Amino acid sequence: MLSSVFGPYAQDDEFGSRSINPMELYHNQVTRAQGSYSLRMFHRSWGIMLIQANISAPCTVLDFPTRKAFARELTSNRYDIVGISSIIVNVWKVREMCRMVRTLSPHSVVVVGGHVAAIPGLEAMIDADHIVRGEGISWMRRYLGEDEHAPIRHPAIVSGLQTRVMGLRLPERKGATAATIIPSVGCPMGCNFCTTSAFFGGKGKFVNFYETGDELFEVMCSIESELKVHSFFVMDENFLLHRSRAMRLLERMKQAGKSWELSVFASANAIRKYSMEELVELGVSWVWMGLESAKSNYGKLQGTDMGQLTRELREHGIRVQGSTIIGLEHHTPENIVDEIESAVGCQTDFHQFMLYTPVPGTPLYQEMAEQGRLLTDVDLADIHGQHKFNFRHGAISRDDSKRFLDWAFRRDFERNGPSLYRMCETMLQGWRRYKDYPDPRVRERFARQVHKLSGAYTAALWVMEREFQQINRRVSGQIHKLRREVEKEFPVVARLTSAWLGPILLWCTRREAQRLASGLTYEPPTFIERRNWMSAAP
Ligand code: B12
Ligand code: SF4
Repeated sequence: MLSSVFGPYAQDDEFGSRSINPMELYHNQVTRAQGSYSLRMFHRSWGIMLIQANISAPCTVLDFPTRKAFARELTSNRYDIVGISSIIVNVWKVREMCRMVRTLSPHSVVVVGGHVAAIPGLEAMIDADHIVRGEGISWMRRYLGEDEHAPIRHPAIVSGLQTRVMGLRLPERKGATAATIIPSVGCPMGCNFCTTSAFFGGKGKFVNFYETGDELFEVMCSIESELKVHSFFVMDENFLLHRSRAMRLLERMKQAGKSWELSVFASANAIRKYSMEELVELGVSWVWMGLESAKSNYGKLQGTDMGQLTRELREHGIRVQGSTIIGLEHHTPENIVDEIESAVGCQTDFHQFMLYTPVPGTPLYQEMAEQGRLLTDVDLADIHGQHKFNFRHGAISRDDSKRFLDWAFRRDFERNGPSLYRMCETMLQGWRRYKDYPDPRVRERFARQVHKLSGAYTAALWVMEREFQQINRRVSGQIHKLRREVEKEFPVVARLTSAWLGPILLWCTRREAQRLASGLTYEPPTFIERRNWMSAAP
């Protein structure tokens, strides 16, 4: 069995769950200050899904179990191996799960993997037989006596589930949600704070599952036909860095007439290796990039004007998710406000803020430990960059770190409006620029996107325009202008939709705001998925 750690997650408890740490990407670290406009969805635990798909042993994946469900699974089947996947914040859950395995299934070998394995001295903290650092497919294949170099079989993964926004749960039609593709793990850039880079070898190293654009294309084709998707969430820390692979993928996409949409992570210097047209033809429609301060000297920015790059990307219909670190070494209470203002001034569609955080296993952690600056009384469950510093900063106190972080999220929301509105703006810009583009694949992609904009999204704009009057009248005016522009493009559909759907959505949004204020949180459902299972039957 391969299991993720148990929930519930969005609450404070003795196993290290924290209400500030829900199992939701956007609401956890991107749109958390946006109230009922926050984009809410869950993502499966892809690491264990990938391992399960690449071994021939009968295997159950248990994702987001409760403790009860984990106990039931342990006692209702006989497992030789119980693998537990976790990140550092959930280490106390791992300890509890190891204890449960020893009690309920004492013959099982306990294997612990994922980022939690980077904690120094973990062996003494939990009762496991093996702690696996780094890439897990090859480890598990080796352990089971299988060929660790066999090609990687990519499971068909729906990227997000149970999406909600403005109090409405979006329907889950086949093909409506992007598929996740994982071309590699790690990142060769090796920024000193980066845990994903460090975990898979650090600077200059990473593990490629698919070396070439041809391999990637074949995998994407098979997932396209299985899940009926056009859209892919490419889970690769720096996808655009590997230009020859990306350009070969583009070539194959053009030959086959694929009008795919890609959401990617990329650093500014990697983005700069492409023209806007290349990015658009490659289907890049959403990019997550670091906006670290120009004074921080991280090589991935290389003097790029981030505001200008963001504007340019958005003008080409590419939604930008910026990521800004609060509490870098040069930050002080005097300059941090300006630094946050300038990040917010980039006007990205989405903005993630994170505290500068020495996480176990990174070069930064090592450095801070050597300088005696790590705070020793911070619980591992609180080292994640969304709460308070876990080290002594030269100029900013622990409590102030939280105040600045929270302010950054609020400021971005109040100054730039809901991310949903900003996305609509980018979509319209892309549509206007590319609706007559010579490549039909590109036209088709923008037409697909704009279909949503002329429909339900106009109703959302109608609501945001009304509600934002109380928060920032200037932004409300901008939303109004955008809605008028959309109506100009699609006079009948857009007007009709906002007229009938707008009031319903307004009611849902207000109801959601009340429910959130009274403490409502969301939890992912439990998944049990078996593979090679028939052969396990006696
Ligand atoms: C998707 C994701 C999420 C999803 C949740 C996924 C889930 N179901 O748990 C969401 C969005 C909800 C999320 C939330 C959080 N996340 Co997150 N997340 C990711 C992300 C982007 C992708 C993970 C992934 O699938 N990678 C691809 C797979 C293939 O890699 P992998 O999981 O590492 O698995 C490989 C190995 O680790 C190993 N392995 C994994 N499990 C096991 C198990 C066994 C038995 C074995 C042998 C091997 C093994 O084998 C796999 C294949 O090689 C990573 C960044 C990244 N690029 O990895 C961050 C990341 C994992 N998240 C992180 C953090 C900190 C968080 C949050 C605390 C938010 C925050 N404040 O930053 C919350 C915690 C929520 C909670 N309550 O637990 C950190 C972890 C840092 C650390 N060192 O522990 C990461 C690395 C991001 C970062 N760079 O800071 N996250
Ligand atoms: S570029 Fe991004 S993913 Fe790569 S090492 Fe730096 S922070 Fe990590």
